[in-house]
Amino acid sequence: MISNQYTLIDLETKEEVVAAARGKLRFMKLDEKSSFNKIVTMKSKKDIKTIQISPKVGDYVYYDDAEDIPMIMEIMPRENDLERPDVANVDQVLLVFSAIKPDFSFNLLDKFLIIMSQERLKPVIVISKIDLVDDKTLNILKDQLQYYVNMGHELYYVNSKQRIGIDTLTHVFQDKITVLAGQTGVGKSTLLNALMPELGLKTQEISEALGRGKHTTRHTELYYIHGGYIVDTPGFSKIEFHIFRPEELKQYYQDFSELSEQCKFKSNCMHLLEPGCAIKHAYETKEMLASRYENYMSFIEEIKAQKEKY
Ligand SMILES: Nc1nc2c(ncn2[C@@H]2O[C@H](COP(=O)(O)OP(=O)(O)OP(=O)(O)O)[C@@H](O)[C@H]2O)c(=O)[nH]1
Ligand SMILES: [Mg+2]
Repeated sequence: MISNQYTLIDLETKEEVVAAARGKLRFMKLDEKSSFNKIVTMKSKKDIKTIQISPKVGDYVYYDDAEDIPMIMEIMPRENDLERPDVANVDQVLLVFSAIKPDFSFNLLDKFLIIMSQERLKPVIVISKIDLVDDKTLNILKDQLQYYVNMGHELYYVNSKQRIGIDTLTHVFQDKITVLAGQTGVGKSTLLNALMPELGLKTQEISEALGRGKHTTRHTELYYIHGGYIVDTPGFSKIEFHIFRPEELKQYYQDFSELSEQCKFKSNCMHLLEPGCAIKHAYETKEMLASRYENYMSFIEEIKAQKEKY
């Protein structure tokens, strides 16, 4: 993207339009309820009156094509506004995890689900590289992941290289803006290529063949996919919560909420050392996936540690 030049997709014609943004867009007076208000820190919300707005990937805009250069006149309020990746109006997130290389991590899965729940985004879980593990390992993983299916999550298994399991996924994109997310190297771009072979996205493949520099996705762009749009994103190596108080964490655990009515201290229970905790009981009797509760305890520690830093 050249500065102040944006590629739009006209929602009526589906055609691409190259447009510039009107200067005035850049400074907008905001009231407190504006969707353009971002809570950057816990306190600054009220301080922000005028901020700089530029169109970003995912924005719905009005444009005027009467001039020589089409002009973006207005940005519609955003349903949501992610920073990493930098995309607006996201409907769902395709969370990609590889069965191996890098190793599957329940810790990362739980962390992602918390963040999704916080952002009110729908997660669709995809496990890639199932061809690289033996049947026994895969079945153990599937058994454990069934816990998440029982919780109501959508979950798919794919081998993107041989396009196995890909067809079962195509229906999820209709009329939605989907973002791909996952650690670097889990196979996001490869999955996207399997879904949309005509895209021909670069993947880390090149590196293996030529033995030099890996091709990691570096920019954020929307692609038309099976009736909707998808954003390939650069993977990350680390993610952090924006949760500052340990008491807040449990509200992002949908599997805890119903059970917690049976806790002795009901909604006051932190599910840690309290007597008569139904969550801890479910963990001890193995009704709850062990990693689910163990990760919860370690996230509590993480939040406490982060609090001490400030
Ligand atoms: N065997 C096998 N290899 C896969 C599969 N999916 C991806 N790979 C390989 O894994 C490597 C990384 O894939 P990419 O698609 O580039 O990963 P990415 O998630 O886009 O990585 P970043 O752009 O760095 O975030 C490549 O060598 C792929 O060929 C799969 O289902 N099976
Ligand atoms: Mg990639």
